[in-house]
Amino acid sequence: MGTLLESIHSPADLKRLSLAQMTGLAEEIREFLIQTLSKTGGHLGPNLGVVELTLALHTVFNTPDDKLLFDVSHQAYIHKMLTGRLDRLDTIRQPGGLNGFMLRTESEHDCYGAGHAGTALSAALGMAVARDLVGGSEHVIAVAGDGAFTNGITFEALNNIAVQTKRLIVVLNDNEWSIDRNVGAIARIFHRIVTNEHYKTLHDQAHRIIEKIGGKTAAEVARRAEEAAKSMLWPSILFEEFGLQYYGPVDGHNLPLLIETFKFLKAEKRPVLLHVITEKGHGFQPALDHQKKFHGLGPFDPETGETKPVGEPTYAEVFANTLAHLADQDEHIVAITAAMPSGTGLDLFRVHHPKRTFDVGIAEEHAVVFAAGMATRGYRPVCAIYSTFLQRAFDCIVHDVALQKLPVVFCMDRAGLSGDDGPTHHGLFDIMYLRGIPEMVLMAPTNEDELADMLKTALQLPGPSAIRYPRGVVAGVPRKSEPLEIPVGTAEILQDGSDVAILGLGPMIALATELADRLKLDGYSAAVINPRFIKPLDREMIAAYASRVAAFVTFEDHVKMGGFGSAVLEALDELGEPGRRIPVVRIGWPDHFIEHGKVDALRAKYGLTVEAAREQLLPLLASCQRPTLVAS
Ligand SMILES: Cc1ncc(C[n+]2csc(CCOP(=O)(O)OP(=O)(O)O)c2C)c(N)n1
Repeated sequence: MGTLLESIHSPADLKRLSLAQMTGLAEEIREFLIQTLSKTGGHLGPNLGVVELTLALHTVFNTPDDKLLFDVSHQAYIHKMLTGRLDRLDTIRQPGGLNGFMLRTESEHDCYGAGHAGTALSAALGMAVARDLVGGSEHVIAVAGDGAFTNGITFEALNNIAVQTKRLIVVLNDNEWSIDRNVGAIARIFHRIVTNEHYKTLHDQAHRIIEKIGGKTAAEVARRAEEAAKSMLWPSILFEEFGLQYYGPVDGHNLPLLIETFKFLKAEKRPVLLHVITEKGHGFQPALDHQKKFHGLGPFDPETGETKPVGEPTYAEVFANTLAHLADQDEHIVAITAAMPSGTGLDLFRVHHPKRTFDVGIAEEHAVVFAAGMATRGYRPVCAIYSTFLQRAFDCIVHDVALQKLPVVFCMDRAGLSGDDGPTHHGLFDIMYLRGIPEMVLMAPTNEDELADMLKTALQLPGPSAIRYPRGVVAGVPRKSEPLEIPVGTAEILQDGSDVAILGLGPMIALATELADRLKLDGYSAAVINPRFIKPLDREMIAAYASRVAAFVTFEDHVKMGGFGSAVLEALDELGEPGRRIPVVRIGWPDHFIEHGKVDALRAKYGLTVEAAREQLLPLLASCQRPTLVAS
């Protein structure tokens, strides 16, 4: 670690540095980031892009009094380094270590937590209005990427800002990338500005002026940038019509220019938007050459940027290849992603069916309603959206898809604990929010072959359906050459048994099998069941086992409350006579937010294990009388 960086324990230390020292510090930060993240993994590209921007912000503003927000906040590593967390950066995303995003509980400098896109402007406006109400003087600054400007909430905030406050600074960090290349009209407009000759001239001028005279004149440059931008028409049309004074675009790697510009903007008595042009991965060639990969990745070689090959395919890949295959046979199948073509695998689908692939930007609600619209015209839309991000679109699923009885398929990748990303990204609520929707068919495959069958099944249904499957590599089972339809609402009995019925949802089937083996040693006969459908639940199967076994066990990678085990309880309740209920040991996540960490360790900590299930079950089996429930 370089000596300058070691001397920074808080933003106050940064403020003592000369400009030349700060430029050296930027280099040290980059080197430190590359070396550290090469071991831990993380969002390298976005953070390399905001080194100068974050240094300038912490030089001019005073957190925690001033409120600094980052949209998504995957690009807040430098902020963490400058606010007393440098010595723990090597723990980022590691069990017990720093979170990969801003977290209100992690530091007083993290005034707002995030992980999902599009929230920074709204939250910042809330803080600015709260300040105005009590007559406070602090500054509120929201940093949001160009990707965030494809999001509806960002525009809902823009629609409100000027009406609600006179003092708010929005920084548009424009690097032309979301995770993949940014899409849509907004991206095209930003691109036009960046490639405009005026900007290039100003950029060169700024460099010359800063070099010759020093910082003060930069304010003048910022003013001239504003004029130039006006001549490009668009910013004055858009941001200024929204009531924000537009400044920029400015070079986001020119530290003195940024510092001077922020000093100037600090004195503004109206909401402003500073358009900053940055390069994702700045200073590290492998990240510049592979923008997508370096958005976020695991450990890599700090010299070459190489990562270890994964081996088995992922669920996302199997999903996308199966969908491409099914789309070969049915021209009505279309695929929709909300800014996640590589994460969901749809970039593989796009190779086969470019005209039937739609990336709508970070716009989950729009993605779902857009799918509904296509479905009304006879298409079979498949929305590939991570479980955690589909939360955004709940009402659209209810109001626009289910209520209208439209056959949209939701493919929810990253269903279950996401691990390193933590609570903002765990997909632990989708059963709870989809189960209660009338018309919905909800499935979870135990392996990749079943995922293909479920996709085929979903695409034959007359109404909405959803499939939840986990992050990462597949189970590695043999695959059929053609997927087969599964009769809706039927479970699969993998092993019969007479003492206990163990239901393992999705990949949790492995724990169900293990528990059955363990119970055999204890002298009990256990049935192992792959439920396949969370909704409709196989009630015949439940009723049959309810009349024979002493207890049920359910395993799910989901919160217990409102989850699969709850569905089994409800079914038993509806089947049984009051007061003669059969015990159900529900194994799932408890009723609080689960921190980031390794999946196995967190499962052990929170009792999602065979041993925990067995401990709860054995006393029940020992004391239970066999029930005599019959289906009503
Ligand atoms: C609601 C939501 N959908 C999708 C994502 C996944 N995601 C994380 S970062 C990102 C791209 C953000 O792009 P931008 O705001 O331009 O930031 P950059 O990484 O380019 O700095 C996306 C799509 C998310 N975090 N939240």
